[in-house]
Amino acid sequence: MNRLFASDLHLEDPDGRHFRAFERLLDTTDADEIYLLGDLCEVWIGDDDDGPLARRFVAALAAAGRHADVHVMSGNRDFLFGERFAAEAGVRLLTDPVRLDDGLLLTHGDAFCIDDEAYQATRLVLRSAAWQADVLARPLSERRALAAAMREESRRTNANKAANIMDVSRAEVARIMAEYDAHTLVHGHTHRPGVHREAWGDRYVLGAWERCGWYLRQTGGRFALTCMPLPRD
Ligand SMILES: [Mn+2]
Repeated sequence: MNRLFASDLHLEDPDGRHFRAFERLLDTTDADEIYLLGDLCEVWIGDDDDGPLARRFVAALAAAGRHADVHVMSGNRDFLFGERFAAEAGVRLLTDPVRLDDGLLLTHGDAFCIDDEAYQATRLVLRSAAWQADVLARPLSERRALAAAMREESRRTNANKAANIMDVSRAEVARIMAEYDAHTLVHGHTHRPGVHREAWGDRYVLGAWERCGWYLRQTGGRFALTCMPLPRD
């Protein structure tokens, strides 16, 4: 078993160093299973997006699919990944959370941040089939404008929140791990990379791609969290 996990790339510019690092990682990894756990793109306005980022993102995944099984989970930015995207990119969409055979639970992580009640209320709306159908029925230009407005709103509200409220609730994590009978958790979202030894098992937190690119490798029962240098601009 040879797996690669990453999340929170927040890709915006297909010519930028983060995108090039992402392409290179997919291209050179010897993992046979790749799990991308959300917030891969800063925004995903629909599978019909004809912009350069969306098209090159799909192409990069399709290329990786020639040497690995690629699995994609939505985050709270790219929650509109759909079946057309999955087919074009040659990836399998994952539900959140999802349990793998060896007791490993994967999640983006935002569902565990239950102390942020305002966020959870918004999340329910954005993840509802009705809201998503309404948005996807609008023209691309309108969706781009809506996404920009939502990002600005998110920046403004998060700036006024206590930092601990935006982390996962350890009690909620323990509850879900017991519910799924899982002993290892991999998640992102919080931008607090690290390894935590908990009473129920190990929690690996993927980091956001900022000054370096975080990923987790699993080889058999061994895990290694790494932040790789990015190419120069
Ligand atoms: Mn997130």
